[in-house]
Amino acid sequence: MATVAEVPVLDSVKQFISAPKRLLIGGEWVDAASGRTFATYDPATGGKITDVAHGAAEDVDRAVAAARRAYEGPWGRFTPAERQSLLWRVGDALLARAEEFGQLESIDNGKSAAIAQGVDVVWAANVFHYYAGWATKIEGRTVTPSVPWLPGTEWHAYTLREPVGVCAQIIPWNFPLLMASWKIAPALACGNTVVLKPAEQTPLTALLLGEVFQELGFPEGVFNVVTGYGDAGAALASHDAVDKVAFTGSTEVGKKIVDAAKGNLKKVSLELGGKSPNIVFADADLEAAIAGSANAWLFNHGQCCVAGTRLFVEDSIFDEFTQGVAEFVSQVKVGPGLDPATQLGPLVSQEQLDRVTGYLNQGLADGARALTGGGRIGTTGFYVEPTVLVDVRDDMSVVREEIFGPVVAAMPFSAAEGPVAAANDSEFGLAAGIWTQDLSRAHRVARQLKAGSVWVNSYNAFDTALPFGGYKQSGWGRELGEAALDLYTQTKAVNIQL
Ligand code: TXE
Repeated sequence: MATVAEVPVLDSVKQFISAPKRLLIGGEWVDAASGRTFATYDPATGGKITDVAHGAAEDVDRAVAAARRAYEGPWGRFTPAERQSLLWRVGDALLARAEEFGQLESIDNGKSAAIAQGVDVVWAANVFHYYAGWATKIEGRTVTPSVPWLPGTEWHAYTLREPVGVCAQIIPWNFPLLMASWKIAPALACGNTVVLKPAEQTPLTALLLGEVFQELGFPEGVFNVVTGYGDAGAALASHDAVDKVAFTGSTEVGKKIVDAAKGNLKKVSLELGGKSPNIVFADADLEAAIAGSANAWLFNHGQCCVAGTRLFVEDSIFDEFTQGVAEFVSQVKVGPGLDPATQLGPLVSQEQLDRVTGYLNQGLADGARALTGGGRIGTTGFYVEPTVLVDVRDDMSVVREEIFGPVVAAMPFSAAEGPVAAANDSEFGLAAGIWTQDLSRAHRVARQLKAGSVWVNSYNAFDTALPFGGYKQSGWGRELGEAALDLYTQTKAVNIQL
């Protein structure tokens, strides 16, 4: 593994880590009702970073009540322009403190601090800026109805787009700050209030974001943070005073959220797992395709819901191409996130390390062959080698299930058969990649793929304005873009007899 030339941790980050980590409820930092805490760990070493308040059902009750008061009270009286102005300032604050947020994210999650700062934090700021803009542009429509059984009457009707109310937002650990921004920014832009439950593995940047909200003077209770485990998430999902739950995480827990939400039929949106196909045709620009196809599953150590982990390569170039990807990823610098040279950091937790190495061992036992990689690196921290698997069959777990680590399964396809049927043979449908220089083929295959995002001659090419979400068991609803406004508003029709 690479040398450790770690950047010095900022004083502000050290101070933040050493201060008590409480829940943010109703504008106050409070201990969990139980008085309990849990530890969050540094994935680069496995050592404890700090203790965090262990929120549970009673704390969820308090946070939901605070969010309700804010929604019915001061926040409901904010004009769209006032919401716009405050949200814009959240974006500015994130940019001003990007290094601090980036380091904290790196320490808690394991990812490169430089990438956290340059991608996660900058994009999160962009999301707040983008939805600040929408706050003043959420509009209804005018309609001219006629009521058939009241002939000769005259009507004027219009629609109002109103907030949904109190939104519970349960997020994962792979992009902690970014996932928070995707959820919070549109919800607040539309006039809702929020109770956020960060993942237990990575609670720190959500708490720092809470400080930003406090400093900017958001009314108390507009943004609440309850740190805790799945039971706190479950309490939110089943809470009768929550109007909407938005969840990003495993498909397994997504189904539990749907069940839990049934009690009061709260609105549900889900962004779940994936096993995305990335398809390389023989006519592709191979140099670009090799680098892009490696990035497709290696970015964020493979801990991306969109990771292009099923690599379909036209058989005439299969050996050359997979060898190229294997060589490319074996050059990648693996190390701790605070080392500026690091391109690939540790996985987030011991649990994820065990899960990923478990899949690798199973795949190798089933007959897959690793062109490079295949196991853990060292014994300290949660590092896994970038791994290219070939000789796989489509019944293997490494081909069917989401591994969420730096592992790709490569499979050949023939020009005669094409890759589409195999690519669509998955319970998931989040994303897909296509590499070809044939424009017609690119458009044709993009239409045929059952996926919420398709990238051509690129991968992971996101923009805040583009809707994002899954087909099949990859989710319900679309985040980002204008589409997210549908998740956080409901439409009222007003019809007036003239
Ligand atoms: O996810 P969980 P885990 C996938 C990925 C990964 C696997 C397991 O394959 O290997 O899921 O990761 C909260 N009610 N993804 O176990 O459990 C939990 O506290 C309500 C894909 O970490 O789904 C956390 O805040 N909430 C994914 C959040 O759910 C519950 C990102 C996610 O945790 C809950 C992460 C419950 N019953 C993992 N149980 C993506 N789509 O990007 C847990 N939680």
